[in-house]
Amino acid sequence: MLAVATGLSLAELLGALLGVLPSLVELVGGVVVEASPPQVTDLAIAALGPANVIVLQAGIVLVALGIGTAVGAVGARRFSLAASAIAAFALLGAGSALRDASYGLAPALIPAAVGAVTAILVLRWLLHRSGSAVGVRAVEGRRAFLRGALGVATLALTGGVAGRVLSARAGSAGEAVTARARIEVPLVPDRLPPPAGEASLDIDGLSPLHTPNGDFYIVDTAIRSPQVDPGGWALRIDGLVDRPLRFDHDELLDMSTDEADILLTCVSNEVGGDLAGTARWQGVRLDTLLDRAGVKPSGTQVIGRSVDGFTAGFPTTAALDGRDALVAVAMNGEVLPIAHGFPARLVVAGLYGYVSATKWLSEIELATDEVDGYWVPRGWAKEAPVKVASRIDVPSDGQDVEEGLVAVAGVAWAPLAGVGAVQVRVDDGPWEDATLAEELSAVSWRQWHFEWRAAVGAHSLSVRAIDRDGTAQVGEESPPRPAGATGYHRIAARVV
Ligand SMILES: Nc1nc2c(c(=O)[nH]1)N[C@H]1C(S)=C(S)[C@@H](COP(=O)(O)O)O[C@H]1N2
Ligand SMILES: [Mo]
Repeated sequence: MLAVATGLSLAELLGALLGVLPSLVELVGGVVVEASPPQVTDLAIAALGPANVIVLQAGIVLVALGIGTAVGAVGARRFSLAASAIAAFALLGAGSALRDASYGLAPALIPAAVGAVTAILVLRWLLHRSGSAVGVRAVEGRRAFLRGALGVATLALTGGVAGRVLSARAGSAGEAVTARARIEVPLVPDRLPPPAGEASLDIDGLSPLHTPNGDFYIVDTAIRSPQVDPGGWALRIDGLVDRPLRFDHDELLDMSTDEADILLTCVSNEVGGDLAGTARWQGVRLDTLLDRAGVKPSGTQVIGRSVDGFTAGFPTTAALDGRDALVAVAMNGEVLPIAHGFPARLVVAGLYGYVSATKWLSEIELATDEVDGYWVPRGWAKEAPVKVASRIDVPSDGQDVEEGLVAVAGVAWAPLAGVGAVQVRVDDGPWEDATLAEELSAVSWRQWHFEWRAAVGAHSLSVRAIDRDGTAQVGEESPPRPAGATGYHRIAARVV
């Protein structure tokens, strides 16, 4: 157990110090996620939320230590068997890194190799020490062993914790981080005017019109964001096109003069949930790129491929129907954050992220409809337009409010048509019109507010939106899978 702990913690520390190296625990975690049936991963995500990654990693450490304990018992008799078991665990990690194009050969192999060699050497040393604990000098030998073991445990713990702390401080040495810091934004003077004052209501607790990058939700399959060095990166546009294209990072930045305010939301968002945000994205329009490449008639699907192998696919018509669809390099006036896809990602108005918003984008491939993106074979819909939705931000669910006029406010979205109306219902009363703030764009969320004359007692508030074409939010409750949750957001409020 100690030997394995030392190996893992050294790999962890190396990864953190060198910045570009993934940790062994993260790598094996990736393998476990991939090998798990979708029901299990779904359940983990639902039960644990974003913490699922931490729980997963803790689980891997525990399992590894368990294996280590077994290996130690075996190793006392057959050392080669123990060494092979450790090597197999490391190979699992190395294999996972090798399939991930964002790591080079050396970064993929170093943590695994160093971890495995360390674990094997420490095991050998500990076994040797414990082996001396027989015969007349048993007590002395046992003491020496315990001292050695304690020393190793301290080393392992310190190394592991230091590695974690260092990598939590955002792999400061990584090429991606340094390269990102060197890029200047805005890359062109703002082409979009700042949002009109009337688009933004001054109500405490209401979601801001543009979600700050640091607060923007993050959903992806990566245990750790791919660290892409833009120096060696390029975006390819290929597949069923007349002229395959390739842009290096500088070329893409030069073209990135388009801007749009677009809501991004996850199909996993529960009614009233916070897996949604609006940002001002800057980049190059997808239709511009596709026109240059010349889409063949058979290229009816656009597949975005990420450096980490993730794929998302949507109909080519969605890229060419005039809606805002960008290869984005900046977000809210800042270079795209690493967690949001640096150096480039797709953002397509009106489509859930899992079919459209590929982060760490490396390729846009035109394909037939036969090809499926990452989540489709895992039980999610192939076509996934964003559903009309609305959310109450203020008051928060279960909050006590004072009798009299109470400000009720929130956001609603209905891409592509735009929000036409928002209505609020108190208890089982009639639906009443809320007041809409000015629209930022039809494909962003829109703020609304409602003055509630609240009488003392326990009440519920519900909200629904209707788009400009008259399509109403679906009130019937259904879960996120397969194509997005439906139902009205309803909160409880106690008026005192
Ligand atoms: N490479 C990659 N891109 C990805 C994903 C992913 O797992 N890997 N997840 C998608 C999903 S499900 C969503 S909802 C959006 C979330 O984007 P955000 O993390 O920037 O909010 O990214 C999409 N792009
Ligand atoms: Mo998502």
